[in-house]
Amino acid sequence: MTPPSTLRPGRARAARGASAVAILALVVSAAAAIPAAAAGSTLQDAAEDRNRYFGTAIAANRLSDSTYSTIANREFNMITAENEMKMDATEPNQNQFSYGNGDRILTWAQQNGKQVRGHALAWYSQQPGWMQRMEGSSLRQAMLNHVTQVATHYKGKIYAWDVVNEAFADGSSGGRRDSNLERTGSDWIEAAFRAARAADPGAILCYNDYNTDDWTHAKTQGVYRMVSDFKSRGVPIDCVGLQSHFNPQSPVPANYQTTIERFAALGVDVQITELDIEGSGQQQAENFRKVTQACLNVPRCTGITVWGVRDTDSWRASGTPLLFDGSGNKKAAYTAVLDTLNNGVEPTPTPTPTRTSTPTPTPTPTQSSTPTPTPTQSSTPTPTPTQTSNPGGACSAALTIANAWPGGYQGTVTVRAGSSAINGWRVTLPGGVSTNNVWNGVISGSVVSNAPYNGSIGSGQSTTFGFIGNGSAPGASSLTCS
Ligand code: G2I
Repeated sequence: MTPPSTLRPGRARAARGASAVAILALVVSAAAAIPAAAAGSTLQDAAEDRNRYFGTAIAANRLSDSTYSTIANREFNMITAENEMKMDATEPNQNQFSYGNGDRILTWAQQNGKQVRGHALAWYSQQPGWMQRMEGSSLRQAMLNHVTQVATHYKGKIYAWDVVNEAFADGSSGGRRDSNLERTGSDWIEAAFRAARAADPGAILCYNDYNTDDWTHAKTQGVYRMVSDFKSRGVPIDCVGLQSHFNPQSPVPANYQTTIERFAALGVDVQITELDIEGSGQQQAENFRKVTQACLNVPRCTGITVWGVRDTDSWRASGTPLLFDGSGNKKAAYTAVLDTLNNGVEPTPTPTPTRTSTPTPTPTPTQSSTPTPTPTQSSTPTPTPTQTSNPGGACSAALTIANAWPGGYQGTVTVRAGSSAINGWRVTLPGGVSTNNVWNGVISGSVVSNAPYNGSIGSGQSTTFGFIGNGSAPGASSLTCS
């Protein structure tokens, strides 16, 4: 199997994460001269123009349903296996791994130019019977072996892994959920993240949970404290997944954007990983609009995945919580999401060749009352550095500072191929840069090399990686690229 491609035929590469901020810094002076991009006519095209992905959960046994696979292929560019990469599916007997259905989904995604979110390496639920019966150090070892084996099998092919799923308790405690994994010692979560990083250094590693959407909820605060602690101690976490299963009992909270902002301000991506909202008609559409807009308002909210294609494919089909009805028709909720992604611009019926290959995101000012600076609050525009340190060479790289705050900053590096396409790149960070958080790249010492999915750059094209730097920010500059 080949590594996932971020290229869709004939379309711009979807920039990820905070790279939107950097691209903005680079194109801001030229923006007025660029004709307005045509609106996307599918969720993936519209999201890509906002430097986000739009994904869906896929069930392997539905791929043969052509209505299902046609919609999935047309609308989505990020795929999550709904059940096929879970612990019970991938290790039904201890040390006997079973990847048939997971691989079917991965192959379908790759063949159609899509990326894959892996779900989920370690979870109290959906454990195979043999694991459910385990406790203590043998369970700890079996869990770590599972994480290592599965992440190694899919190494280089997964955009992001839900490393640990649903480890926090519901209710007012803000603490961990009791489980056989928790009883092995509360450091089981960081152990799982370290094992995942060692097995697949290029994958974005996420903690994923539900009922963590309302900023005031104890569970949200508990997860926030854990992520903050992990970041301060260098535990390799890159992302928080908000499952975002909503219904009238658990509605979209008014402070949803604040939650996204607060997690993002810790220096992690936020991904909306399992979105579904029970309801119908305009009320449901309005809720989907709110969620989409909240994500668009925070640069590090990097993508949205809905938990299934049609209402009838949903784990809670009676709540009709998805964007397509049982016949595959677009619902009002679909139109609300598409229009929100398009920022109110009506989709054009046919793709036009004038679309810019460098998406120009329009950041919406956030209304956060949070004191922590987020990348959206940059008040110091960064000068655009010289783009080509070696115009005829294999590649060039330029650093911009997307945002800075006391004690830290967010740097973005644009890596551009020279007159020939390149397949892999290495960029040396300036002396004095200290970081323990790099995305869209793999750091070793002061050298950042490409992630598995962004090494190939066409001639004159570019990709970006980002990092959170400790201390004060260096000036914008050209960097060594090879
Ligand atoms: O429960 C909704 C989601 C909450 N977050 C984690 C997700 O992994 C979870 O997804 C659901 C799937 O949508 C269901 O499809 O997880 C359930 C439990 O793993 C899935 O349900 C299972 C049923 O329990 C099995 O009986 C069934 O064989 O789906 C399987 C395949 O249809």
